[in-house]
Amino acid sequence: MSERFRLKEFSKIALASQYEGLESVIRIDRMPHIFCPGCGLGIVLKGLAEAILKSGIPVEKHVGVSGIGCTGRLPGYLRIDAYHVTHGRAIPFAIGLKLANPALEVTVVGGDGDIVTIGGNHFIHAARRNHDINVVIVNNFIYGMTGGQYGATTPVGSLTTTSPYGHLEYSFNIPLLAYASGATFIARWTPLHYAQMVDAFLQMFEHKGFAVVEIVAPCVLYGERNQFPSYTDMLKYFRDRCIIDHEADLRRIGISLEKTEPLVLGNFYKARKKTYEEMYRELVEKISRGGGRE
Ligand SMILES: Cc1ncc(C[n+]2csc(CCOP(=O)(O)OP(=O)(O)O)c2C)c(N)n1
Ligand code: SF4
Repeated sequence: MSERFRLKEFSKIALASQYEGLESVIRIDRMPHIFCPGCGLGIVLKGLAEAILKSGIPVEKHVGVSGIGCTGRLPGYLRIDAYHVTHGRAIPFAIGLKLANPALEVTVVGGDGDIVTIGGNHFIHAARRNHDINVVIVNNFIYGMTGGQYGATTPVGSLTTTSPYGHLEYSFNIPLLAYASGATFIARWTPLHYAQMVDAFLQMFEHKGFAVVEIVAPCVLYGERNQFPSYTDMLKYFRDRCIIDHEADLRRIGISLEKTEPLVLGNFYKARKKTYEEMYRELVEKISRGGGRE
């Protein structure tokens, strides 16, 4: 047995033991996963799997959709039907699935680049229409898979491969963007808040309407350039600044690199408003009963 093969087998067993009890929802056979050692995506994977199991919704009704990127690979490790589509286009694909089969629990999992940078227009219009889908955005502040370029969530002043002298643009505040666009469930956690993250996923599954859960999980590529020697240093830095405030004013929870600024987490907003799917079905029924134009 070659050393490389032995290492692969070893990490397969090590990773499998991390996901013990979740074998019915995690594809252990696909381990080792592609995420860098220590990357928060492994914890998000575990949290989502646990929430799927606890949701009470049959596993075969759960569907995952993702675009391209490290985060985009996540649904492929779940033992559910999963679709891996074009970069930035997971939301419109998910909307099509939900309209065709409203009984499905459709969850998009994507990076900040995928969802609010290249896919930003789809995000705001899906929120505006209150489509009944779930969107998990793993915000690592950059394009991880392609080497750490800046995107729409990169904090001003950050060093990235495409802003070596400091990033000049202000970043999106995802919960505020989601709220202003019309989302009806909005939460933000980090992988260090595992129990709260799983609970937010459960609330997201229960919610009828456009649900957004932002997980702040910085990438090693971002950290190294911004003076965090390891991923855990970065998480500790964020943990020390975290405050939980479910009632936070969303206008004040943008993420900055300033050490004095808190990172505000919570289940910020929940509202019941007719979904696009409900209005669509009502209209189809009305027309089929002979109604229609007044
Ligand atoms: C249309 C298109 N543009 C660009 C790319 C190249 N590309 C692949 S992954 C990626 C960035 C992914 O970043 P993000 O969505 O933030 O996910 P992460 O890797 O950070 O989890 C880019 C730009 C692509 N595949 N398709
Ligand atoms: S490049 Fe970043 S986001 Fe991608 S797996 Fe590595 S640490 Fe995670």
